[in-house]
Amino acid sequence: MASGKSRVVPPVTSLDLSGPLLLALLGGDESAVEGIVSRARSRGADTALVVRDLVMPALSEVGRMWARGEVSIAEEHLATALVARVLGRSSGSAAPAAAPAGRIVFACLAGEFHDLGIRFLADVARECGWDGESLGANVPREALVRFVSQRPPAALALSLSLAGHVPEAARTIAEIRAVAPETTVFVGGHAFREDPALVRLAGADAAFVDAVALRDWLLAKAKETRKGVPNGVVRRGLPETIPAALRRKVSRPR
Ligand code: B12
Repeated sequence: MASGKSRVVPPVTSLDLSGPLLLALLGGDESAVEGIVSRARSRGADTALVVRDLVMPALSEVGRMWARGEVSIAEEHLATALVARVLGRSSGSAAPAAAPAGRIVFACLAGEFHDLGIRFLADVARECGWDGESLGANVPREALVRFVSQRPPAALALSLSLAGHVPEAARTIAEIRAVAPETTVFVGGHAFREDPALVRLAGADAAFVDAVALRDWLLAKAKETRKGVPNGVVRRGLPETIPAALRRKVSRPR
């Protein structure tokens, strides 16, 4: 810095912005939400911190209020859409790294509609230099297993908010292991925060409680990769099932 003084970055929590964020979300006040998020970012918070210290507490409170009948489903939808839009603008635009540290795929399984967390986590992964992609909510097991077997990522991250989806996660993980044994499988989400014992039942390699814990793992792995330790192949490409004529057309050099 020009002054020669080192800059002290207070933790986002000390700003106590999650209360104001809750009110701005429930009021549908987009410019206030924008202002709160940029205030946190100007204090040095990356997407992982914004999500852990601002978004998660505010949306947990929305969930509690909904359970008590204090906010309607419409107001909850408004809050969710608003925070997704504002965070998407401020973090989702990060360009993919030219030489990504690895590829991580995020998904919610069939019947699981809580995909907001993984949308943010894919942004966090990109900020860490990974090729992060979210397949979103309600992905059928067969489709996910085929997708992973054709283009195995270094890591697959499954998000579960509802504990009732753990048996489906266990079946999915067993099938993923058969087709992509090198892929590390993570689980996370509200279901595992409420009952960490479910991680073992799902059969995952590991679980992380929030975006900051995942960010730290991704950064550590990226560092190893820079030191020459390979971290899975970054494989993209067209689905194997598309017609040959179309494949030739789209892969022709322009
Ligand atoms: C928004 C919301 C919805 C939205 C989801 C919209 C969307 N596109 O995501 C909608 C309206 C669809 C919804 C529906 C339902 N919901 Co809801 N929902 C919520 C709410 C309010 C916020 C969730 C959220 O987005 N949080 C913010 C994100 C950032 O946090 P997160 O998802 O936990 O993700 C973070 C971490 O968990 C972690 N993480 C998440 N996944 C993963 C994966 C990996 C691999 C890793 C490493 C980390 C990780 O990182 C993320 C970022 O830090 C919660 C309240 C709460 N306490 O969470 C209830 C909540 C989860 N819902 C609940 C319920 C009951 C339901 C419904 C059954 C309601 C109903 N009767 O219809 C349905 C079920 C739908 C379904 N089949 O999936 C309950 C679950 C209770 C329980 N123990 O089962 C909660 C807790 C509300 C409550 N207090 O009762 N919901």
